[in-house]
Amino acid sequence: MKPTVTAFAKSPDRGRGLGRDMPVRWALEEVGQPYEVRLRSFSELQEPAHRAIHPFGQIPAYEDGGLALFESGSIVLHIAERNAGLLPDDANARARAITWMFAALNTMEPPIVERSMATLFERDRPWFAQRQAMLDDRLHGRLRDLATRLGRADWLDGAFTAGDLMMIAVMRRLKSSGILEEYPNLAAYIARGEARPAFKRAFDAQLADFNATEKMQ
Ligand code: GTB
Repeated sequence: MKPTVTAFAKSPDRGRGLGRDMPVRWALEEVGQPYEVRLRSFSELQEPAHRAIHPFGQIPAYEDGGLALFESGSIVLHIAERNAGLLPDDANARARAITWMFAALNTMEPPIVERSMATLFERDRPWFAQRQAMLDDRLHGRLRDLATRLGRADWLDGAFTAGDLMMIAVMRRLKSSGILEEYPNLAAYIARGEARPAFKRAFDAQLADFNATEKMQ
């Protein structure tokens, strides 16, 4: 039986692949695992049937046989651990790849999300400019460090791993901000990830889901 990924019926990003179902779809494509998608409206996410598999009423959720998971990082790690292709065989290299997954979600994502939330929801507040300067500083610090570590390498630690997949998925949220122009090696890193055939298949699938829902309304 194929695993099922739960995603937005109508993603607020209008098919730009910024929802957290995207890294899950991408991981499944990288390992060659076919999957089903269950599309949910925002109100369906609050229903008991969805809450039973996702306690926070969000996407993505993942079901495979008797196993139900939530949290994109945990789902990608599960896929990477059970299939070849996303984690190195060498135990130390594997631990480093998992470390980069945590770095993507715990160190890079918070300042990225906090800045984009402030831009979306706090723009009209009197203290917005001051807060944004602080959020910008924090984000640029992280981006500088990541750019320094990546240097001229293609991927963060040798071959492409789930660590790169998660890092690129998180960093894509900055694409429309213009910020990445200041970090050409990070922009090239994201472009390399997006050029992978598995990324393209995942991206096209979520865009097709969005377009199909749009057409129905
Ligand atoms: N930590 C969780 C994970 O990684 O799985 C976070 C999951 C999460 O934030 N899910 C969001 C959600 O379900 C969608 S992806 N929100 C609905 C709700 O909370 O009711 C976050 C997201 C949403 C929209 C955009 N966008 O429009 O650009 C980008 C990212």
